[in-house]
Amino acid sequence: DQVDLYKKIAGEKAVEYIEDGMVLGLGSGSTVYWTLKKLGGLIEQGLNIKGIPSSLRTEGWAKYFNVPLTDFSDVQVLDLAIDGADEIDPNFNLTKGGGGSLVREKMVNFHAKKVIIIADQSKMVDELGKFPLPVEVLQFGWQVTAQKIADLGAKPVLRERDGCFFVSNNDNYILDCEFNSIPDPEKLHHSLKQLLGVVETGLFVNMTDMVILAGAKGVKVINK
Ligand code: DER
Repeated sequence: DQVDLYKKIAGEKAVEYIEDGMVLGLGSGSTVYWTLKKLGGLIEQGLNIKGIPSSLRTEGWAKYFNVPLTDFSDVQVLDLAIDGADEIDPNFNLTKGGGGSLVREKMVNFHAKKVIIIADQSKMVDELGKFPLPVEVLQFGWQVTAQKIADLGAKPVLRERDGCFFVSNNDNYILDCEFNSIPDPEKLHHSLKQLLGVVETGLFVNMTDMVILAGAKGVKVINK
């Protein structure tokens, strides 16, 4: 449908910023799928890159498209990370984690010199918070961790998948926390990170250098 087309346009546009010899951060989600697919074609034509995948799902896609993979034992600084988002605010702060990969996505993006976020235009919002904030928590005592998050003004819901509790690639749970409005993402991120049992939040603050948005009016590249 239309949104899928926009995701494809944004995903493919990001490939223009990949240079020969780069080590990439490979994000997660259905928009990044199109970046990986396009990248596979360029590798077939001789492009020399390798990437660290930010989820097992991305790892599977990368292998399918013959994108060479590496890991942090091999490289500690990435040249460029390309990733999706669930919400993007005017300061380029993000809500991420809709796909359940936020911990590895944040690790990969944090250690990249440049981060490009690709999205269909619907992801742009005036303020984060309508999308329930994914927070990765230890399985042990998740109920009491959830209570501490609720004390911050959210309604935390334990994520389920196929009728069971969702377990992340890091063997943790994810609480989708309905804050409704997040006027100060940095403050909320730090408040959440302090809580015992919280592993990481889906608030990606001050981590994005460029946003590629696709919509009815075509594709827009916005630098921070
Ligand atoms: O889970 C994630 O953080 C993904 O990047 C998500 O935010 C974007 O997923 P999409 O490209 O399938 O919309």
